[in-house]
Amino acid sequence: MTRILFYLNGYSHDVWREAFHAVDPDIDFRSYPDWGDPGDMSGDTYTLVWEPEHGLLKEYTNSKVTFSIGAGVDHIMSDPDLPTNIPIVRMADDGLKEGMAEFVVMSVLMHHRSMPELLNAQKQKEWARIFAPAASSIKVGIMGYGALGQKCAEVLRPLGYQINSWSQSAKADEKGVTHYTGMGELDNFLTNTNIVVGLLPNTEETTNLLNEKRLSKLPERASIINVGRGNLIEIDDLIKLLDNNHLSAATLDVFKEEPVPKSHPAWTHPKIIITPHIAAVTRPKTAAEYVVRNIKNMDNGQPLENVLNIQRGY
Ligand code: NDP
Ligand code: OXD
Repeated sequence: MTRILFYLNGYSHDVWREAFHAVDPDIDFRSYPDWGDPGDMSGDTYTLVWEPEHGLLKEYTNSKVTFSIGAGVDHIMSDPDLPTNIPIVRMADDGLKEGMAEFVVMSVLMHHRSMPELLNAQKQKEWARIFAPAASSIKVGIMGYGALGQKCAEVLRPLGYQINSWSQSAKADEKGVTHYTGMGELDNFLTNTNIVVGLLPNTEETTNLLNEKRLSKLPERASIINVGRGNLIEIDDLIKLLDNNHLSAATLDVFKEEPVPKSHPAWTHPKIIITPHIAAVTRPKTAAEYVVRNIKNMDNGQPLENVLNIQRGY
């Protein structure tokens, strides 16, 4: 019998239970705190968690895999007692990829068509006829070209945008995408990008990458959409460059501190759109299919998908 130990605050667990039972009615789905005695875990146990309490996973050492409810794993890796012998699988189901692509396409179109400026003009009752350049003249630069970044490129390309990618390792040639690799090519990537899409994980290397010096490499009137993690941006530097009109707009879904404190200047900044970390929220149906598929693969001796590399941090 497959047992799923589920931990997620603030959302209905019933929807998740139903999603798992639709895939396999025999799954023993247990909602936290009713996980049962860790010493009595016969059968095949897996944990599926988001922001689990520190020390909890250490108790359930019979778990064969820890599945992260999100693509990010900072919420698990921050546990000082995290067991090191249990593989961690990151979410990369179709629903998550589609949700991210929907949000990024919406935001790219909003930046391209000057929606932040038009909304400000409306507040002033100004008839501001801002003419937009053709999509084909705009370079969208995706920082982090993994599961989500690639899906965004796939959906943006048919709209006519030029796509750049920036990642750690070299990528195979791809029609309509110019790849940039590593720190050595970051400045070149930024110089050639009008709309940045941040889709990087939270690691030491990605922290404060977009500081004043690097943001200044972007062309005049470039803009930022950050949907990866908030650690990427020095937000005071971003605000400085928005204020001196080097940058035109920012859509920020992720922050160093969430929820953003009410006193933070980003809340009321006329060129910043804030969304509360909802760019892609894991969808139970496709997530349950993804988890069950991985469990079956493991049972059949096949490799797990999207396993966390602890050294890399993603
Ligand atoms: P992946 O692991 O598939 O992709 C990560 C990408 O980042 C890879 O292309 C990787 O390079 C690149 N990368 C990592 N570190 C560096 C570095 N130091 N320099 C250059 N490139 C780097 O992750 P996903 O696409 O699945 O998810 C990306 C992030 O999105 C998640 O970690 C999470 O933080 C965030 N997220 C946010 C959500 C939201 O609602 N706002 C929802 C879901 C995810 P390489 O390809 O060479 O390995
Ligand atoms: C994720 C997230 O990592 O929701 O999936 O941020």
